[in-house]
Amino acid sequence: MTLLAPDDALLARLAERLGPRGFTTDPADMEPWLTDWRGRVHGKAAALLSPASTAQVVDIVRMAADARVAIVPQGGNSSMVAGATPSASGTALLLSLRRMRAIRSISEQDGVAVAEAGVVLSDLHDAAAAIGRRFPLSLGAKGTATIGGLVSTNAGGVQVLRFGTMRSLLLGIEAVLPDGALFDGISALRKDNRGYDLRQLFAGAEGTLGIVTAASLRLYPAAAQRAVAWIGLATPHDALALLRRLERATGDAIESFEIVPDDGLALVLRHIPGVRAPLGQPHAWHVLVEATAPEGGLDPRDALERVLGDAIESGLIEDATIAAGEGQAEALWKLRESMSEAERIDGIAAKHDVSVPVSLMPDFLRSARDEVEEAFPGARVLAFGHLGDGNVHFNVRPPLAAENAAWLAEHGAAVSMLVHDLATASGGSISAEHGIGQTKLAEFARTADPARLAALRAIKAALDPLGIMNPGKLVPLAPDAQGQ
Ligand code: 2HG
Ligand code: ZN
Repeated sequence: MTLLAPDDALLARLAERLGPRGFTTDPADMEPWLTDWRGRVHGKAAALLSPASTAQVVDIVRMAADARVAIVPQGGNSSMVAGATPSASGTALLLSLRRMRAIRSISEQDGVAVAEAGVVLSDLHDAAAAIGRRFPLSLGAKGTATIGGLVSTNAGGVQVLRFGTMRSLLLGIEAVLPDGALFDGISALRKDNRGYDLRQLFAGAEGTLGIVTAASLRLYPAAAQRAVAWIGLATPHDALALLRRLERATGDAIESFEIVPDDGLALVLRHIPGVRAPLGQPHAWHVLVEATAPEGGLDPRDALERVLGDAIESGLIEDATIAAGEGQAEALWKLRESMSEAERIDGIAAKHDVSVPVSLMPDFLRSARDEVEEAFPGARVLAFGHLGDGNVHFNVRPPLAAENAAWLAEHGAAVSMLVHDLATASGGSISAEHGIGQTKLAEFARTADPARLAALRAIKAALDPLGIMNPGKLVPLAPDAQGQ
């Protein structure tokens, strides 16, 4: 299906419908939103649309569908896979949801917040805390990432271990379908068996099936007590053994279990101002663990002290420190949450967001590192992240002596194929939490089994027959459609 550029008449109608705050073609206004967070993918757009209401989104989509013009939805623009960056053709309408930032309702009784797509994650955290609740999804980009993007990418983050990804927190959805029809599934029903779960179809759809305008989200009671520890140890095997010990000792109190290699910590210490090393000595690997408990529950600090003390005595871990208060807990979290930023400052890398079954991850880390280092001498593996979920960011930095961009241009694709093949061979995924966007599209097409690709394409074609919704993202073109 051929997509068209918007003509002047369409742009004029959009400008009239959205008003001056909701419509611009000024290159200076658009510029910050045309490059992905990593600064690697640059696009162009015919206009930047910033609707203030669902009704305006409906009208935009109707007009775009009539004119066969592509729409690229965008939230906080923190995609790791350029999922919200338009193509270089400049014919798409970039649709920012950032003005739609109302929390329509939030209920302590129901444990539900209805948030518009542009609500920033940290604002939702604050709103939930104000009523004694919490929204247990958090990630480094919480100050910019928006609810619409978090739903559309089925975001993960650092509490998946206990609370699951965005999917498991999603109770209802409001979305504008590609023909402009409004799907009103916002009601937060705990039970609803009317066939296909349309709400879940939008989680992880990356804006390819329509535009999420609001979501009903599950809130949990606020944790009354929390304890955060930083641990130094020798291997990911030891780390996983520690996680199982902690779980046995504390039930479901462990909500985060994040692994950071020593060279990753070094990058953070080098590039992020105001941080300091948490332990006296270097360790090959580090773990950040957070445990929480409800009021009157087992004191998570006592539990961590006991298990970590035993683990030091038995030689499972080398050292540990438990944060003495909120300030120290935040400082430890900052070390982990700044990993991505520190790596970005240090220079570009080939990034991989892979998962394998949790029990296989320690072996995967060792064997994949060996294979990469053997095939690409001097390449520096930097693997960190969500060990407890079987998901690490297996990033590969160019050799020290190399010019980063040139080395990646020459070897980046082969490095990624190797890492993805190894993950796939272990029964894993080439995209555990960041999605496919545009930067993983070719690898997704190469590694996915035909049945998965056929089903994805069929769903896309059924809901978006004109192909106007975020084209070139997530759904690889069928081989017979290549070049269209
Ligand atoms: C994280 O876990 C993010 O910090 C970013 O998912 C990972 O930059 C990365 O590779
Ligand atoms: Zn991550």
